[in-house]
Amino acid sequence: MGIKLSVTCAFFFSMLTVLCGQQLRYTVNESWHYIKDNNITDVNEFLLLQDKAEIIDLPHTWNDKDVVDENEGFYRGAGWYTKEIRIPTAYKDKQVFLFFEGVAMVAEVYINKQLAKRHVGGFTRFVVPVSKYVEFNEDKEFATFNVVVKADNSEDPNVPPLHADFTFFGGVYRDVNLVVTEKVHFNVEDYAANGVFITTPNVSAESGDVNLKVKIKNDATSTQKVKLVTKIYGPKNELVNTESKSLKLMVGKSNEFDLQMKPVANPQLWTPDAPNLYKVVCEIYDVKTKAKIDESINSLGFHWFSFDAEKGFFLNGKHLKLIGTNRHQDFKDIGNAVPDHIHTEDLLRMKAMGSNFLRIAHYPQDPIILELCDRLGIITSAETPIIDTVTESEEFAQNCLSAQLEMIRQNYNHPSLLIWAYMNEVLLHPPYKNDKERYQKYCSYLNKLAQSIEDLTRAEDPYRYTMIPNHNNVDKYKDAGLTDIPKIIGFNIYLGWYGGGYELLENRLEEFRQGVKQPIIITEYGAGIDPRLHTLEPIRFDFTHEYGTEQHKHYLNTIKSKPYIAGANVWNYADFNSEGRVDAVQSINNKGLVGLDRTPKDAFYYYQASLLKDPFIAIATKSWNQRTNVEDREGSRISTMPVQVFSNQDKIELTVNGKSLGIKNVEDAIAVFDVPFINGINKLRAINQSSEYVEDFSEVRINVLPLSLKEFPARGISINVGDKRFFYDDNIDQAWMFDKEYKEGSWGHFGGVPYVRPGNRKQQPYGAKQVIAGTTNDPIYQTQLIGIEQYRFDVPAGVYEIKLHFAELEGTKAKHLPYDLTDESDDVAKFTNRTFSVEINDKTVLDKMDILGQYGEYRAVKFKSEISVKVGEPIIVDFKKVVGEPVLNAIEIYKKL
Ligand code: GCB
Ligand code: CA
Repeated sequence: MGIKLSVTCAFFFSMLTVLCGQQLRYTVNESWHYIKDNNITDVNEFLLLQDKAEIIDLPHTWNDKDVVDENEGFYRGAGWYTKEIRIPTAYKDKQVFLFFEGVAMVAEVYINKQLAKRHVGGFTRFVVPVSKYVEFNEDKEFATFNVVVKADNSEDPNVPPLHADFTFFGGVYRDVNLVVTEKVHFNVEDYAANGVFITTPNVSAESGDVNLKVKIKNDATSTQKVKLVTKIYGPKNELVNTESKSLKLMVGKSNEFDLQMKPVANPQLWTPDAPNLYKVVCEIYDVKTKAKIDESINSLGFHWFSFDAEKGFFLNGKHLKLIGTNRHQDFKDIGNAVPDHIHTEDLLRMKAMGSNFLRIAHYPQDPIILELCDRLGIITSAETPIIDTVTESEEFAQNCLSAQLEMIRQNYNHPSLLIWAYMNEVLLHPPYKNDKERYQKYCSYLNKLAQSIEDLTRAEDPYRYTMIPNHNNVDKYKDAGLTDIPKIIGFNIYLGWYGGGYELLENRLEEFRQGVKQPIIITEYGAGIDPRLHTLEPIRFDFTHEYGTEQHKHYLNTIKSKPYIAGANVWNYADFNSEGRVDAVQSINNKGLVGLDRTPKDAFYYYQASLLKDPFIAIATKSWNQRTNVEDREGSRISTMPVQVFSNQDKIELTVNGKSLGIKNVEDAIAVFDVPFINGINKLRAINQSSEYVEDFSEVRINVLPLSLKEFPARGISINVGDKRFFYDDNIDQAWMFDKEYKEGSWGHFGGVPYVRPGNRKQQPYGAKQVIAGTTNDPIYQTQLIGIEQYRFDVPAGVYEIKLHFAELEGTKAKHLPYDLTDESDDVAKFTNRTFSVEINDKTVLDKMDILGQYGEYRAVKFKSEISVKVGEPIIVDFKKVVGEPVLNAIEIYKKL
């Protein structure tokens, strides 16, 4: 051979030439040439267009921006990527693969222009064999091959998910690795698994069985004799057990062997509190040369577990309530193309919240997730993305089954994973609502599909549980027989949010249980919380922190008190992208306990206080440390507001600017203090009263508005009209408060009633459910006073700037939420013909304005005007109706001089 292989394994560059008995694996993420184009017909055409290509690094999605812009819809089509990959000529005697962790949704991979793999499904991994397409030249040190990946996230009726409340980002959005093995290797081509499948069928405190299925591929040209050495290492890396076996490997196929290890005596059990991890190291040795050829390392945990329909979940014989969250895989500004660091921080934060449970919904996620769950002690369920609706075709069914099979094989060796799930709320949007017979046929197809996925899952893995999560219209699932198929039934319950009060939860749970024999998990519950909204009067669907905390408190207490609820997952760990969503934040589902950027909301601290065992305190104001409110009494310059302190301690003392507000008992993890905020900075400190000292700090800046405007506040006044909520614009650091009626010497409105959207289902009793164009401060413009007559400020003499904010909330677009579990009919659109003028101190500033006609519906419209007033003269903004009722959405006033 013309190549010098003199370097040692310890030297980094050696990995390019010598494998050292291990598979070599490294990412090839950098510098791909990329074009997003639906009209490119084939690889050759794409490769000719390189001058148009953008150079990008993976992970990558083409939807990071268009899913949050103001235009409806996002690019669903093809994106092409290409890269030249250089490998040492020495690899000609090896097997080279490309290992894709995730390409959404359908991938075609071409090596040197030849189609090497087509993979359907955006959430599971796949492997592409490369060697056979590469030409090696012995005279050269390196060989180069071209890779083209065509990724496609077009709508395809045969590729699940078809419809769901999250954004179907497209792209090569997870790592791509080059994998190099010897000719004899653990079979990495078996649905991208790693060739070793570990089970622990019998575990007790005294002894743990370890069984292995090992798959070894022989790509050499002759039968090979090898020795398989399997070693088990304990949590402290101590060698516990070794076994070796001579094997004969037939050519060109995956040779499968079953192996029973000697039982491990007195295993250190795996639990969420003590996630003791063992390691199984499988090594293949060449019998002749004694050289190590391959190695596969997998984690192993010893535990036994069961779900009981009456008593819940038991781990190692002890009862354990499973409490945690769901999780999507996206992040602020970067969509689903997230680096491992974000996954790691997320899992650490879940653990810090006190979670012992995670539903990885609605699809398999990055490999690092389950690795972390094993290490941190978070029990999980994994799920394939068959959501809301299905296609009655053989191809669709096959794609469901292969996703399930890939998920199982790829994630087999994770002690944290106890449940395989599939089919989320498949009767949410069933077709044929008005054709009973056809609907029945659809249901029996669903039933058959579910049964085939169930059968496959049980055959692949008889040791774990299976689960189907259903929505709250449970009878539909019972009638379709879907609640008889899996071992666990999941219920997604949104009482207290979309429909009904949360106090109905207990009764509803009892109803759900009727006719269900299996154990139950509440797979989803939650409330939308726009991180920017607060209120003193929480109410259903208001998107405030305060309502969110209230609802979570009720659910958590109910879940804890019902032994037959084995576990529950908050929907969701973090806010996530859902392009079609119309809420307080456009295109975002705000049900996270932390935001899209992972800033905790109040409810997150509430869970910490409720679940953590170590002393814990958090002051809720951390989510609301920039405020505006009026003073308590005229001249007091103090605004008293309740502040929640979340803690697992009995008693808490709160001090403000060094002065104690006394000691309060903590009830249900919350102590409430009435805090007399002064204008400006308020420093809060909460301390427990036990020897194990904990404390928390928070700084609140508040613009305390004087009731009498004799002294005009320096920050001005920002009023969110027609609303009962406080709003904080974190883009420009502006705090808004709600409106009040005019009082002499002060300010406020005359006339008008808050806008209520048509068809309101007694959710929050004000505001529109529409995206407002031209702003990200939707809550301010979604609320307004209709029929307002006047707005008045009794100000001292000076020059003032007045800013008026409008939006037309009655137009053609008024419609039903795309994803609303209330199952009610659509809102009726209402068109209003509205024209009015606005005068400030008798000067017409807006003459016969027709918001709809001039600016369109659901668009933020702002006007600024200046006015100078003399001593004793108020500012009076008059709304003069011409046609229909005048409206006002918000008003600001600043003193200039
Ligand atoms: C559900 C769905 C989930 C949605 C959630 C919601 O039941 O399973 O995908 O995001 O409700 O927030 O409406
Ligand atoms: Ca408003």
